[in-house]
Amino acid sequence: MVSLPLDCDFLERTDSFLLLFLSQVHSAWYMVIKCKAAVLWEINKPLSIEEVEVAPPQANEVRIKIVSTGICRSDDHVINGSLVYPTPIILGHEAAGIVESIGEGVTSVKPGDKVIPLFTPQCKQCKACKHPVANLCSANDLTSSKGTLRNGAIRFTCRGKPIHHFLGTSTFTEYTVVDEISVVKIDPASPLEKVCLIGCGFTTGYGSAVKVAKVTPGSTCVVFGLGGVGLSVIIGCKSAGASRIIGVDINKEKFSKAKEVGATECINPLDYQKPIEDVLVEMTKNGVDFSFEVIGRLDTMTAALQSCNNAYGVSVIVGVPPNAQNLSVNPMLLLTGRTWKGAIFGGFKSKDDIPKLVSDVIAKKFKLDPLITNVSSLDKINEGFDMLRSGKSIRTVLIM
Ligand code: COD
Ligand code: ZN
Repeated sequence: MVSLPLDCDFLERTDSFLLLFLSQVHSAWYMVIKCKAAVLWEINKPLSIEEVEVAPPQANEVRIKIVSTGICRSDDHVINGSLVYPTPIILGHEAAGIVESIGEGVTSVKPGDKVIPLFTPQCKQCKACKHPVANLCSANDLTSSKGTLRNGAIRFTCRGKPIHHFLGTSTFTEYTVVDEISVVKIDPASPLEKVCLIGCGFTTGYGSAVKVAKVTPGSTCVVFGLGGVGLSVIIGCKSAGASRIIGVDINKEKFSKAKEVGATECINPLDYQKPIEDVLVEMTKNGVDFSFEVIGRLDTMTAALQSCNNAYGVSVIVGVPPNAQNLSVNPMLLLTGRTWKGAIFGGFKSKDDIPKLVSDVIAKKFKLDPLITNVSSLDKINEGFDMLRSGKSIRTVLIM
């Protein structure tokens, strides 16, 4: 736990009033917190608002008071079973908050700091963290799906039962506990009700354009899927200087927002008789420079690959495909010179890069406001999911 200087010499030198104060603060740090959280007891059921107990942070752990959290499609993927995690579980991974207490050995944050929890941690020790470009820290829970903290521990209890963690973050709760490698301090001037989006959706899309594809000035891009992540890809393409950005979606109600953030034109595959990749190759005279699949469907992944130029096009998979489905493609699509890639969290190294992205928001380099279509509360979380499923919202942000 927190290393307060309670050694003997110190006790002798300190007056009783200060000691009483310190002991109260110290015991507060050890306290279990009872608070409200949304629990998923089993898949395909609504989340249930419960009183949960949040244990104090142990060595190298941090307890955070969550201030805001976005509802992301990946949370819904767990609810509907297409992303498999153990239940009961507290979902949520896109948030901002304030450190409430720290466990022993924690040095990078302290109580009172504004922070963002990191669903892709950065341990700085593993091969990926030491690699100059890679960002998939081997301590992540996205590929292992254990539903615990790094050492296998669980810090949530509800109705006497342990409740799993999600992606090392679990943010649909007033308080959470994370490993120190899964949290980063951000600028004290950060607007917490907005920068939660930096914790997942915005960064995933924006980074896919600027860091993974490395979109070049004057280039032509196509973005399949105009949800919150797809719109963030468009923001990235625009900031990288792309001159033509084509949005593709089967819901034409998404087009005005896409144009607002930078799409130069939008098309609906349902308006054409021929495959959308053929339409795009014709529209762009031999295919786009950069294409992005931001839906999570196998057919649109192949269409995105085929719509980029066969000699030098780069296609990035951003959407998570349905569990246990495989693609079959003709290798000639790659042999001619295309590059097909993918990345988690926009290729950003979370601890290093998130504070910079937050500073960019404060400096108004880009705006998160167009992505936030609904602001709500934890009690209304199921309505927030309904809005996402019906395509009516881009991002719902819950203010705790
Ligand atoms: N053709 C064109 N558009 C389509 C089609 C289709 N066949 N099907 C659906 N769409 C459109 C929808 O109308 C919608 O507008 C859009 O695709 C998808 O948007 P949303 O709002 O459902 O989803 P997003 O933008 O919030 O996120 C979607 C992802 C698939 C990117 C997301 O779920 C994801 O997989 N994230 C990245 C992976 C990751 O890092 N996961 C870990 C934490 S998120
Ligand atoms: Zn997410």
